[in-house]
Amino acid sequence: MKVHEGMYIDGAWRPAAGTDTIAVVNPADEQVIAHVPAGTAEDVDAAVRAARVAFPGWAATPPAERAARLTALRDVLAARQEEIAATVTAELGAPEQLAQQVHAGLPVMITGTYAEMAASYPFEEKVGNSAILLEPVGVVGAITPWNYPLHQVVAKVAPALAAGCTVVLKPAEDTPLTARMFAEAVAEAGFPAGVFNLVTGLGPVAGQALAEHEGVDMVSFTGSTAVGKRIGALAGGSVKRVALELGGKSPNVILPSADLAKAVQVGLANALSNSGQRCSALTRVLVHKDQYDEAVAIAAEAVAKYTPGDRLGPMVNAKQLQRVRGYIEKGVEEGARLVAGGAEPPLDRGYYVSPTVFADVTPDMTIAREEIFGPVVSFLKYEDEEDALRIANDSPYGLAGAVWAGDETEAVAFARRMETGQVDINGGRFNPLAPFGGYKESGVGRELGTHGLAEYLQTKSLQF
Ligand code: TXE
Repeated sequence: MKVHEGMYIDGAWRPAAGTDTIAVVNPADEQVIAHVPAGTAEDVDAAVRAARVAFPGWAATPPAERAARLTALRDVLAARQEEIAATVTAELGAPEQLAQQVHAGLPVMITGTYAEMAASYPFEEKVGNSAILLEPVGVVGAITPWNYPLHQVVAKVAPALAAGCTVVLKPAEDTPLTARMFAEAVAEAGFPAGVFNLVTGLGPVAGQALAEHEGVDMVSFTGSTAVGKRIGALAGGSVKRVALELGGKSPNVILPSADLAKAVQVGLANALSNSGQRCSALTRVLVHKDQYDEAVAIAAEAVAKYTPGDRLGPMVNAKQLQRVRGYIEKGVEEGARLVAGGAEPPLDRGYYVSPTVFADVTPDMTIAREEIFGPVVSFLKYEDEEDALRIANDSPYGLAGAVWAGDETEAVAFARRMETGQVDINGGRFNPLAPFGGYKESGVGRELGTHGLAEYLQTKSLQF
């Protein structure tokens, strides 16, 4: 067990203001693997001050130089990819292959896209007799969750730095070790002191202090809708910019003309990836009544290969485990039919849940309405296309979705009528440059690509 000390503030690791620590637990075996300092409002204040002092210099740094630093950061993250993957496995329990390819690999790719964009982004535009200057918003308070420990950090910090903002990061208390590695990588990449700062700590203490701080110009938050709403209210009260990436209950709509087996299997892989701890997980599968029994049978068979402890990692902590098991029990109570899995622990140690498939789920059931954030998939039946659309859009969330049809035109026509920020067409591939974010209660603003960078800019117009 390792005891980590200090916060990364103003270009150096500095002792925390208080003495409290947070235990980091490996959810695969429930062992404490490390301790990190639990930051207080005092640490947050020191970090925000450092970011404020660094802001004018970084904002005025030529975009090509900002790009060079981001390229160096990408290179450090790439060089440390194995070590990062091992850390994500230790603190999140992610299976090795997922940790390598997604948790450690994706952030390298995203940092690379922002390194290129920093150099090429049109920070000045001409409109008639005006010059439009796109200037950095200022000091960004980034608050991130644990489900993709490094990706969530990079998806905020890389575009903010590319835009010329300075950042104070408060990562999730469950996964602070990856965030510390990120701070080491920033230091190695040669960013000026104060441009990036890290304060580890609890949400209601350090997170709240950051969201409330007067020296913060923008809060970028990813996490639960409940906390997101609070942060939105706080930011609104002090006229701060806010970006919120919140929960989801995404529909996977399989139209009758689709390749049913492929749509069910690919959809299942999506919903179970990262043990279902994904805001964009396709957790509601909508199937035409004539194909419903066949679809459920395909899912029941396909789910068997997602073995807990092997292909399927644990829930991040005991609280999430209880939450997910509670939802499974609620599904049974409310009359859904358990086809695979269940609330019983599949292993005698670790916070594991069996991959669980429910059939005969109706749109009013709790498991069809609330975000479960675990490996639980619900199959719903629809009568016709209008019914499918009504069910798909009947959600307070609007983050992601998928449509499967015999041809793309049919799928796209349906996707245009869906109330979600992104839709996969016939199993569409991930695009790191496509904007990611939600309609309705799934959030405000977008991450990734040029849209993600634009969140960190404000506009000034000069008239000639
Ligand atoms: O989230 P929290 P939790 C959803 C998912 C999950 C549920 C609960 O449904 O089951 O949320 O997860 C910080 N002021 N998502 O409890 O509490 C906290 O320290 C400022 C969806 O882990 O929202 C952490 O850094 N900050 C999701 C971050 O907020 C506060 C990813 C997220 O934690 C705070 C994660 C406060 N008062 C969970 N309270 C997604 N959209 O991908 C907490 N935090």
